[in-house]
Amino acid sequence: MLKPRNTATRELVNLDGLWRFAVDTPAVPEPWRSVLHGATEAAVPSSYNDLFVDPEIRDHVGWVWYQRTVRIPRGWAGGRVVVRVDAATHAGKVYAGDRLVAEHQGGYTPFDADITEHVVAGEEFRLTIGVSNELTNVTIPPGTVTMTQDGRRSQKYLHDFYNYAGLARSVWLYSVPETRITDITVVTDVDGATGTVDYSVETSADAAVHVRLRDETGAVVATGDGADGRLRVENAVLWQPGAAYLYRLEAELLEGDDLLDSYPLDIGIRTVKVRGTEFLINGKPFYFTGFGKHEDSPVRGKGHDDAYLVHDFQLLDWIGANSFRTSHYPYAEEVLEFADRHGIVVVDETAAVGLNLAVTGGLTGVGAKPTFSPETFGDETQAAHAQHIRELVARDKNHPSVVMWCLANEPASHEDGARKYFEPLVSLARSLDPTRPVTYSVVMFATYRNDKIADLFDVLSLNRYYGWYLDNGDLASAEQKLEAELRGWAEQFDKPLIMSEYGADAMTGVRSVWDVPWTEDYQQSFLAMYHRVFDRIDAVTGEHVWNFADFATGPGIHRVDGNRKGVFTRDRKPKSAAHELRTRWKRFADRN
Ligand code: BDP
Repeated sequence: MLKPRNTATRELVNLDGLWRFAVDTPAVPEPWRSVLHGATEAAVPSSYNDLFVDPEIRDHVGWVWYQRTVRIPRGWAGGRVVVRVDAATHAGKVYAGDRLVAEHQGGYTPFDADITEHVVAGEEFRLTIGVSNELTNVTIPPGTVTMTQDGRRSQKYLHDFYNYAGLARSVWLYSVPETRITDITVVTDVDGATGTVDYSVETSADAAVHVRLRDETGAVVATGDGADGRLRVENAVLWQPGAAYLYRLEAELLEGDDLLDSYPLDIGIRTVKVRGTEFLINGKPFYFTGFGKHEDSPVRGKGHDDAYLVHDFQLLDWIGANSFRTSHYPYAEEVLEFADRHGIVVVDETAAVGLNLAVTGGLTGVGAKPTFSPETFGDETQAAHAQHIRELVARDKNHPSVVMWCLANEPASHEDGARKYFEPLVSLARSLDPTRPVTYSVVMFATYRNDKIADLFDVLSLNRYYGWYLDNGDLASAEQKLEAELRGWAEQFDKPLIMSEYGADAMTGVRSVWDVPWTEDYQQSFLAMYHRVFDRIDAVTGEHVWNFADFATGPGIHRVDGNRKGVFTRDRKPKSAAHELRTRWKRFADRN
């Protein structure tokens, strides 16, 4: 799935800005058929929820409608005309005038609507996009819609972040030639001082393919002919964590001397491998320092924002983080491109969060119903999960920053049924991308004793909250239990262990000389305790603190205007713990 770009043969118009916006109502059954009735305006990209003061919009369950008028540029006769929706959370429908031109399920991967037959170059058309925020037991992530006593529909879900919805990423209008490049896949390797780039170009029809690889100065360092091939780069400059280097692969489709299509792709030459308990990037052991993040900011919700993007990466650099996990869904492509350009390592996570009915069962690890069963999460959920993995790999496979796929966050991997559910998904991910390791984030009820799927994965990513959800306020007990558990995993599996979540809520300005939960001091001591333990266990190959910044959640008695486990506040001010991490991770910089 190629990102829309301006090239010598393709044009691109950004459709961001203010769109007409209305919540679906039975009074207007087919709102796309005319100018949206009773519409207000909403910003794109942005989640719509926090834009408005009206709780009926914020808490609406079901479809909302976005609409605007779009003019097709005059010169676009001849090729195909496409609308790209980067994200419609969690389901989208696109109408060109009165016609339904695309439908898509899944809120964090892009989709296209080919509108060629429904528009005329030089003329305007009415573009309407419906977006639904509903989650069910067959969506990824899952949820349930219930009825309140007074007859309102209410969305319940099993994940700990607010169910923001809408057009949170850009919408584009673009043109592509009739005979075109439809996909490019690149796999790189290193052979001594030589970098190899295996490329494969898919096209909509037979035509000659020519590729050219340029270095950062623009000099051509390799060329190739044919839809598949291997390019060799002598004295290749590798893409390294903290030292990004990108080559540009220019793919061209030719008929004789005529250029039919061209598409440039920035790639990094690097290798990723797991060897025993080591995670190797370019053959060197890599230790992950960083965070689980969220796409979350005031007003915009999950709306992509280049200013927050730049600032968040500045803070990652300031604190000495070399990586992050896209908890708990794929992030905007702009984020991955930025990571590619700035040498930040990414663990790319699916939106499969909440496949765990035990979480609703308190700290027992036992839910009222089994998580994986035909009436809870069964074949249809698994099929939606598989489709999501296909779309994620299709979108992100060429990013050098992405070093691993995380197939789920905290599934009930200790329950019967987990293996039957996950085995085919792990095989699928491996067949789609044999080059990257796969992992999942392990919930605290799933231990090295009872977990049923750990052996299927390359890396074990553990989410642990000793000292917070267990032994709250007692760091001495927490330290013993954490160490015992990590040693258990390390003895049982010869695999890298990453602590993919550990963290404590802290309210800025709440202080204590004792171990008092919710203070900044406790958050700091909590992290320091984990670090002591990590440093005693060789198999630990990374630490991702939960969370980079405070973030919005649904209401809950353990949430104070959201989750406060951020090392930065929601407006990105450091808490005391930030300094603890900065001191530690700056020291680590030499290790990688
Ligand atoms: C973990 C979840 C994460 C939560 C975190 C917490 O993976 O999404 O926000 O706990 O409770 O279980 O803070």
